[in-house]
Amino acid sequence: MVQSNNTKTWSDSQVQALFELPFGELLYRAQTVHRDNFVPNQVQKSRLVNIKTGGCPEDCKYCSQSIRYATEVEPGKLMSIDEVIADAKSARSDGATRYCMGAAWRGPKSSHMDKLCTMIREVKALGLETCMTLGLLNHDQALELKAAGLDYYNHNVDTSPEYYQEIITTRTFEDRMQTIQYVRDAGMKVCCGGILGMGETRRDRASMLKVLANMDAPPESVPINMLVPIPGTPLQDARRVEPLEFVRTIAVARVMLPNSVLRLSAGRRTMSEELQALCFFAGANSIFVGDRLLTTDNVEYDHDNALFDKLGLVEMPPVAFDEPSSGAKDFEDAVSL
Ligand code: SAM
Ligand code: DTB
Ligand code: SF4
Repeated sequence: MVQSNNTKTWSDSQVQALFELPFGELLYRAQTVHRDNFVPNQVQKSRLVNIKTGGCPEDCKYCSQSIRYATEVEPGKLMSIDEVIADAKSARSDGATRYCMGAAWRGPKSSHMDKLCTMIREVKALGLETCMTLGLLNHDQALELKAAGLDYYNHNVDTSPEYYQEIITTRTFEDRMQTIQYVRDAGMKVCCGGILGMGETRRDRASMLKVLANMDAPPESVPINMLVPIPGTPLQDARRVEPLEFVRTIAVARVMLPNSVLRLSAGRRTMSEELQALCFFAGANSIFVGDRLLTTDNVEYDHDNALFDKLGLVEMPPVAFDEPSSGAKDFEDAVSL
């Protein structure tokens, strides 16, 4: 029997046992946890913008923006504040409630901070939730972003601690955990997840979720990306994660992270409507909308609207996370093994 809230510490065998449940049983439990903690059928729409493209010195083997790989991405300069405001306005009129700004950096330089803080203030003034993903932060930078009003900081662990060094060598898993701690200490919400389909095993997927769920305060937002294979990167030919295993991972994440918004992130373009529907049923309740992710195409805006209609999904209002329902009492029944 496991404990009745998400302060529980998960063991390897408990996570493994969830993965090994019959598929229908796992989905039933995930949907039960989901309904206890979120309004069913609500999905958050976020929009992503690449405020600084390419030229990144890091060696993340999946990434189109690393200078180490011969990809089609051309390095660009940091976008101007006016360009960001115009893009954020168009995101808002497309129904996005959250605006996530990404930069292809190891981390921001101190000379970037003023401009980044202005972007945050201007985007918030439009009534959008703000998120940034800029790489590694130090303690002071986290405080500066918080003071400017940043709601979320995205910094993914990407994979399990055991598999991590196969994917990135220029910064450690611990470096990432340190940045996440600075974000937490500064009082921002944490957005932290990973990528499936990089050649990892189920054990790695379980281990990554264990790290996320066992954090002192689990991330409020958890992006689960399906690898978008980028020609020129070392993972260009990585074997695709099996669709049912992808759904299973979302369902396990929902059970282990009952209060986190689970973001069905990169990779939706190659997913069937049926697969996406299963992901929503398993507990995914956030997507990126808009024609582009960072450097790759996303699902067309109209297709997403049509899918929402077919599935009866509605947009999640921005306050959803701040006021979670108190469904934790039923959690024990949902996850008992
Ligand atoms: N440079 C910053 C960093 O690495 O933290 C921010 C941008 S980075 C592109 C944000 C996240 O996007 C990565 O941590 C990774 O999880 C995800 N990502 C990047 N390229 C991807 C790809 N080809 N397929 C799936 N997810 C990807
Ligand atoms: C996250 O976990 N996924 C998003 C966001 N955080 C920044 C990025 C996906 C990138 C997909 C590949 C690309 O477009 O370059
Ligand atoms: Fe750079 Fe981020 Fe891409 Fe890694 S994931 S190469 S840090 S842009």
